[in-house]
Amino acid sequence: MTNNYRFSIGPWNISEGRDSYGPETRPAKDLVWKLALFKKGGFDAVMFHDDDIVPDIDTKSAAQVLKEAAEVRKQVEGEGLFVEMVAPRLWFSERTIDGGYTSNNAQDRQYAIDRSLQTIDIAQTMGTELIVLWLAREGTYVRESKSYARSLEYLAEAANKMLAHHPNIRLAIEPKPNEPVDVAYLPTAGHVLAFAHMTNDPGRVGSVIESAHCVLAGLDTADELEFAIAQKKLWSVHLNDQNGLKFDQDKPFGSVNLRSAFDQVRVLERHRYGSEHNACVAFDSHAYRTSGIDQVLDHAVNSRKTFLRMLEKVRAFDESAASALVASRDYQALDQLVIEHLIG
Ligand code: XUL
Ligand code: MN
Repeated sequence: MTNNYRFSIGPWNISEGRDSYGPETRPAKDLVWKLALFKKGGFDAVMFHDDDIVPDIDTKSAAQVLKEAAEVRKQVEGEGLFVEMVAPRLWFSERTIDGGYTSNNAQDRQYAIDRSLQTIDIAQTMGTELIVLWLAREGTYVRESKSYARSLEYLAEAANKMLAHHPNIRLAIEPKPNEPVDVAYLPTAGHVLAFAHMTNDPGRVGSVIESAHCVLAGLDTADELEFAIAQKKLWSVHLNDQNGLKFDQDKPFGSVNLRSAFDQVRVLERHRYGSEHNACVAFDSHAYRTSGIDQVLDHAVNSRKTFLRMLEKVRAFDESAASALVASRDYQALDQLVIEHLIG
């Protein structure tokens, strides 16, 4: 079976097992170790935050940052991988406690913009034009502390500076409704794509859709994907899973809801995402805290395996039987057709 899909993964997806209630359970590994594991695990591309590429980024000169980035690009390509995207990690800095682009402090907003422009320079050095913006702290912990309209203006101002910084870069905004903030700006694909039209170049502002984030927003992931695809704005996907409304779990793809996994793959396949959109399928999942270092990438390897098994299911689905049931409006039988197909 040809799959036409290219798979991507980030260094942060090899985590040390720390959570809010306890410390690391696995040793830290360096990037060289991780890249070799990605290749062995069947991955094609790597997603990076700026400081995954250049640790302690804020302490280094612009020239030093790009020098280190060029070295990392060599390491990535040396493993036969390529760089899918780069994202500014704005949520760790003491300058972004109140958010980056939407902070109430003008100097901190400027810091967020400067760091994002540097991310674009890094992306150029790494050979990608895709900039992902997960707006982690752009929102509120206290609703009355910011104005939504004002924050949208700040976000548009920041996006416009990024778009002007390089003519080819594309901004893919990754919506998420909450965590770490109580209420996030741009919580869904709809918000992101409406926001694109507040910028100077809407054609270069699109989205990355993550399964768990859609569940947290109470939305259907397959529909969120198709909504973005219909507007040619699905520039990457972070497939994973989420068991209801709680903290962001980043479980392996399909581990909670196999039917939703089927629907997600079906949407991608029906729209030929793998072959026509020149975009990757990323798995933004994490090892369980209980996993040892030898199993640290199994969540992603398993997610990829599940994706490819689901692709076979999607391709073997009797679409003409489904269409006939749609035509006769027998949705009960359609429901059962899907269930029995999944049970096998
Ligand atoms: C956070 C999340 C991020 C982004 C990249 O929930 O998904 O890891 O994917 O910044
Ligand atoms: Mn993600």
